[in-house]
Amino acid sequence: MDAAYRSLGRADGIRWTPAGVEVEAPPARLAVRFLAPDVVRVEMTPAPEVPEPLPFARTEAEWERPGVAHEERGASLWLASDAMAVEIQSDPVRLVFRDGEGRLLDRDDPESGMGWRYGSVHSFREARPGDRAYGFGEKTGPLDKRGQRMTMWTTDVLPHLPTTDPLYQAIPFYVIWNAGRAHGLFFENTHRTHFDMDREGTGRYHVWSEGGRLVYYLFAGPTFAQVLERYTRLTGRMPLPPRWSLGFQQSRWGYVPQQRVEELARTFRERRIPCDVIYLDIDYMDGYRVFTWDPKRFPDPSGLCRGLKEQGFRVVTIVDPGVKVDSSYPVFREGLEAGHYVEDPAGKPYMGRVWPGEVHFPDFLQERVRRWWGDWHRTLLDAGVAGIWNDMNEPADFRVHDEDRTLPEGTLHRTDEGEVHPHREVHNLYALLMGRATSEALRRMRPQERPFLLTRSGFAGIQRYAAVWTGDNSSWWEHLAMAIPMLLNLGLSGVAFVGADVGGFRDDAEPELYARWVQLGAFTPFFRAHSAHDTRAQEPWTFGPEVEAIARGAIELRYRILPYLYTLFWEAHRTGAPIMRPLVYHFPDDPVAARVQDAFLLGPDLLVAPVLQPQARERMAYLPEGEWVDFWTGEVSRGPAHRVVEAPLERIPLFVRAGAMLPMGPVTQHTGEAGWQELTLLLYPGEAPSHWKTVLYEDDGATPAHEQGVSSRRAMALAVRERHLALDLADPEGSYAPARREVGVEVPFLPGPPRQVLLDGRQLAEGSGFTYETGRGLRLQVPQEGAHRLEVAW
Ligand code: MIG
Repeated sequence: MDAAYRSLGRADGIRWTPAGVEVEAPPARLAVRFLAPDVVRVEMTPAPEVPEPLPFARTEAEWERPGVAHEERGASLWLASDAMAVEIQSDPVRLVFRDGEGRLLDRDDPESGMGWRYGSVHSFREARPGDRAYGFGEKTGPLDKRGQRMTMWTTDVLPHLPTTDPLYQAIPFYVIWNAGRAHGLFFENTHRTHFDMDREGTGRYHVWSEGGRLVYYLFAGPTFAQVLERYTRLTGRMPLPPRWSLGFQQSRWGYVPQQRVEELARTFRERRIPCDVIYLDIDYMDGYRVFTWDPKRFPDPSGLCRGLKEQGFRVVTIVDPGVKVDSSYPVFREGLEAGHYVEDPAGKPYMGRVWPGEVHFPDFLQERVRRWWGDWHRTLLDAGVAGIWNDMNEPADFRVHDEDRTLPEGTLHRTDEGEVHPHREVHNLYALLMGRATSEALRRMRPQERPFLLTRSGFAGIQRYAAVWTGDNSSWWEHLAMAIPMLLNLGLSGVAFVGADVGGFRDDAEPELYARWVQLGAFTPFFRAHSAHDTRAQEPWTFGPEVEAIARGAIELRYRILPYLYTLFWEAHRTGAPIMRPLVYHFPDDPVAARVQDAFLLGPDLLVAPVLQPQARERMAYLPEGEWVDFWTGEVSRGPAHRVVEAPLERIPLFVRAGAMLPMGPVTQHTGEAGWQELTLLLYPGEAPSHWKTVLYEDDGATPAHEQGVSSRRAMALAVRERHLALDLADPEGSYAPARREVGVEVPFLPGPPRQVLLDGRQLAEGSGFTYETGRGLRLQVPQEGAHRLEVAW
């Protein structure tokens, strides 16, 4: 740093506070405080007049009050809980964090520490050998961001190259993994914020924001799950989405007119390709005026939505923030009269340019504007629209031709109290606030339905309001591969409901690429195919019969795993755990797992190793410690090991953790069809002794009743020893009763014919009690109600 940089100097007075301390180091002040035993908040104010961060990323989280001891020891102050200790060295002021056992977690760079330079605030931190850095929201490039430099500034950008940065999301949060342990840091600053993760290899990280105070939270870990649990306690968690939003979704820029949409829906059903949602992109609107319908292309929106719903489809419509300047357009007029728009420095509504031509941008910083905007969704909901898709919400502005393509930084926002904030401070929050307006409105207008919102842009906390897709990728093999680290890092940034456009948005997908993409997409939390207006058609049947059959198979498999997937959504909702996880998440002590970015875990039990190269018919897959059962062949492999796996075009390499019980549903054409009356537990005993536990979560999939406990949680355990397995199904807990009398149990790869099958101690007979066929394994039914024990010997 140059001479203008000033780091914190000598402590010149301290004050102990509840669970923390305040240190004067004129002109600066430092406050360190434990929020929980494993969460510390640090705030450095370069000068008294520098304002606090805008608070919208955070929730009103409740923390368990930590017991914190404090003392002065030599030239240092110490604060300690039973999980973490902070040493505050006093001359110059530098922080050192240790875990409960005294191991170093994280520390200031001794030389530069924390400081400021003109209006910016800086944190220099020690980068340790062996550190890997994950998270950072939505970034291209490798999974491990050590050595990268990244900026947080929501931006509409294309194409996505390995060096393209920033993208649409700004999530100033990361997780450091080192020697099996993880800890996290969240920098609460809405200004443009930069992360230099030791790019020069000099052993230090540098995080700086172009305004505001330096505020960060350190989460001690030591597991990824604990870091995410804490980070999402602070920034909130995903509400459970409606079950239909876990189905396959079809989109394209340009599904017009209405008859074409109806025909699309019919084609899915005729061809027996499951699908739940059809998206309408910007052309459904009348001249790109938000909250309108093009009367010629969509003469009967209600009829459209109703007709589709009868066939089990939901409609999701795009909503962009720019309001067309047009005095005959009520949305525009209302906004203008009420003063709802972002203003230029002269106090006039700022004029930007997006799809509708000249536009004003609603100022979502204000609650009254959020409400007004939210209420306008009535026009869409009344027509029967089921969910909303927010785009261009960085916000994108074509009028500005610099690389940011957004509002000038000096454009003005206001709070409800009339306080003025420049765009440079609010920019990163724009989509978060728009998402809040939308999701709150959906709840308000349809209290008995769970809202669904998809967003392109967002900030830390966006998971509270929306699912995230990764924007304008291209139909390139490179982007198929990139989707994995991108989605994994989003998941490690608190955003579990994520996906990339299947098939690629820009450019033409070739049949083989589409086949591999739909196979991968079936295992991503958000599963939507989308393409731009000027590409070749990308519906599953446009690639010829072979690829159509492959796509059908992949999508059918998606529908079969929904009970497993839905339970993972529930876990994400409760704990903030990602749904799609890097191998290191479950195998933290495995340094090979820590660098795998061409495969991932879907929950704890499925390892997905997609084919990412053209013409490949096999690939190398890394299997971490334990036994892994090939989903297709039943072959058991023992990790840690690299394996070459067969991958004919119709098959995605897929492994089940030995000992797992996978709850599977039937193939249905949409999620509303079956309600999972049919549920089958697939057991994968493997070869070695094992013991594994899991929970199956179910509810009505549609309403917020689960918040009142109307759900069913069923614990199950599988114990395997030599030629014997025992499955214990607990009595389901909770007041939701799934509509079924029996649960299927299958052991698809039982190594030999069963010698004995006991249900609750009673012997079952082949034929009447169970069936067994080589190649299909053992099958039987057990009652849904009550606790049951199944034992099989072979
Ligand atoms: O400037 O609405 O990322 O999914 O199809 C392009 C048209 C605007 C960008 C979105 C894309 C969408 C497209 N939009």
